[in-house]
Amino acid sequence: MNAFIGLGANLGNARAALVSAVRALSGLPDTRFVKGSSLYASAPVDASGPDYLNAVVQLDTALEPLALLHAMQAIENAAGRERPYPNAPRTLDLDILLYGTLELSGTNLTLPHPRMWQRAFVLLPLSEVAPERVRPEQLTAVARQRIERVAQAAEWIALPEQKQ
Ligand code: PH2
Ligand code: MG
Ligand code: MG
Repeated sequence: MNAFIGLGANLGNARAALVSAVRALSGLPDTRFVKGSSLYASAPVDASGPDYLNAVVQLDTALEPLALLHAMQAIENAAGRERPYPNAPRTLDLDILLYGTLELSGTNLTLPHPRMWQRAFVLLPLSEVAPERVRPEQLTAVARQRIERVAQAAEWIALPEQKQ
């Protein structure tokens, strides 16, 4: 299944955290890295603290949504993620944005991600990776949020050798 993952960090070495996270995601069981976006710096939305680094990657995975979510939480925890209060600054945040066209409303996971359409730091990188999943008017609606491209995909994504 195609899964689109949003990556964000605004504490510590955010760029290193995102680079490691892409490698960790690519190494999950029954999972293949398909494509990644540019790296963006963005102003915090509904949050405080330093600017974020954000990106989106597309995976091809046989993991079910909740198994993928739990694997992503383990990657966050390994990166030193703490959760003192909602939207606190973080060393690493990994969110499932889209899992195919699945719609899900659960206590642990809602798909598509319920706030993604209000966030330029999601829609801009997602539109790079999957232009067909973002409509122009959705990009227009978030055009006033401050976001800046800081590296092209090939400059920041360093993948290990592909699994056979
Ligand atoms: N994540 C949030 C809240 N606000 N703002 C930016 N710019 N980037 C984020 O990744 C982000 C945010 C909650 O997950
Ligand atoms: Mg998030
Ligand atoms: Mg999250």
